[in-house]
Amino acid sequence: MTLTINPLTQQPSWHALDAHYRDINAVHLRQLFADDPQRGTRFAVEAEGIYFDYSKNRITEETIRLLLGLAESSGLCERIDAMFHGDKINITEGRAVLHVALRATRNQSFMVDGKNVTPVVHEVLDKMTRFSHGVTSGQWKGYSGKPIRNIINIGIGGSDLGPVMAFEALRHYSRRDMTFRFISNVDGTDFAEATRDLCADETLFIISSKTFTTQETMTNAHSARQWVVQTLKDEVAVARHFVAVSTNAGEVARFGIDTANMFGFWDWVGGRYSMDSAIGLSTMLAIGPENFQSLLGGFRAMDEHFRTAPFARNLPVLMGLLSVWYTNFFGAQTMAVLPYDQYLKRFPAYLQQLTMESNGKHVTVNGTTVDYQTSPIIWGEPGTNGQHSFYQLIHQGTKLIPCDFIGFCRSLNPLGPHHDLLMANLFAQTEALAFGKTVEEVRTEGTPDWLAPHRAFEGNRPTNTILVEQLTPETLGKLVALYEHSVFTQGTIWQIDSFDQWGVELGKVLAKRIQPELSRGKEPQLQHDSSTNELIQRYRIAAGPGKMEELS
Ligand code: G6Q
Repeated sequence: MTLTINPLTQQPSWHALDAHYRDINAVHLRQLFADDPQRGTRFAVEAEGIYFDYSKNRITEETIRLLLGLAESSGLCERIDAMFHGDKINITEGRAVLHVALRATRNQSFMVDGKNVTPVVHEVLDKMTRFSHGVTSGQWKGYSGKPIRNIINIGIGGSDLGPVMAFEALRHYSRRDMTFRFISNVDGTDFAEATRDLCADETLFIISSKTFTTQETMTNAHSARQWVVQTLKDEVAVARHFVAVSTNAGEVARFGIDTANMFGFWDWVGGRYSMDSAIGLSTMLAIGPENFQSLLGGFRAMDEHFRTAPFARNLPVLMGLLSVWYTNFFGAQTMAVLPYDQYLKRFPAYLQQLTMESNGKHVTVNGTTVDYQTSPIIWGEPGTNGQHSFYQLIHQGTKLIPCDFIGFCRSLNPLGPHHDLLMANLFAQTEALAFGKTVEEVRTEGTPDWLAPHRAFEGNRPTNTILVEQLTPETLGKLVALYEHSVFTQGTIWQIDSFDQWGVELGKVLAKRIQPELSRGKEPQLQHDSSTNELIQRYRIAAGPGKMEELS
């Protein structure tokens, strides 16, 4: 299926931005702030409890006008409508993209193939709620009659990163009398370390896999099954220690999980957009159903904002357009996300998948190859740790790295001066990045001439600041939805399908082919390239005879 849209770089709005870039490229943020004393508030929007300051960007009102023009000519309005209407905008997989329906209230309706999906969404949420109460109240018992103390989510990619990030982000709200762990890597170390100090008879595994066929997840799930059966000495124990989150009832049953304990979701929920579906079961168990509802409420508020706010005051639209501005006109290759909150330590990793798996594409929905850049590389660490590590390069390196700074006004762990110090650092960093310090200023402070260039800061490094009152389940939902819709905005401008992920397939296929070749017993003839052949040979020799047979 192909769509008829004007190639991006042939649109007049694109040419206008290109010309404008040449005008503004050399202008310093120092100048822009000096010219307009109100700039700090002129380029700021407050919506849904999020204060978004984008004044420290290399933009003028004309830039925003032109970027909004690009959004219009790219059909962003129509695309948003299409998503909310359940159109099959994931064209390469022929699927609707309706993660927004996961947070719908009972009386909202979202249609897929002429059917309102809200009732089934709530059926699953209700089932998750009953189950959570059952487990946390001790009513659900393990095989030997003990209550569950440990929850382990086994999943990977979209079935892991959201649950891990949400658990870490909302740890403050989580039950402290239970242990929550996450196993994703097929590396046995992940499994061994997550289970080594736990008792199988108090442990519940949530096997989270949309397809229930993912190699890493199924390998870990089978090891978990073996661990439980070996310890409890009865196959029947599986039903008390395993539940599943999946769309594949057949495979779930084959594994030995009672499908009454399977929590479903649907093909219109992409993996990386699924943390608020049943994939969030571990999150609900950790923070409780009420907090989970607040999380959904936060998502919903941002969805509504995205759907209804004028683009000029629309947080995800503005964020997405700024990303396009730097990626396509300034040639920025990467963007940093810098949360000044320890609880958000996994947020950059979560955003890496959300952004790069969505928009790391070079073919348009029309099937043509792009002649412009798409997704930036996303990376980051919580402040202030990053300051003592890689900020040097952001301040004085040769690359332009736009940054998102995220901070909260009230700490969840008030402790003496800690929070003021944390936030002082956030504000100081955005100030230093924008305004820098000239060689003259450095000299005036008494620095010798030879040292002055080393100590000077060019500044003019763009940042967004996202300031929120406090990290809560609700504000986390808003933040995640903010980035989801920013990614959507960018994908729309770049004319790509942000909801498929064909780029992960080839490696999987080749790994399946190589695995039996590692079997030193049979030593099959290797027919790869000379590099791959040699690597496999060396592995065969060094790993020792029989190892793979023992494992399989
Ligand atoms: C996300 C991707 C991918 C997926 C994993 C796990 O958008 O689709 O990361 O979530 O490959 O897949 P399963 O849930 O099917 O195991």
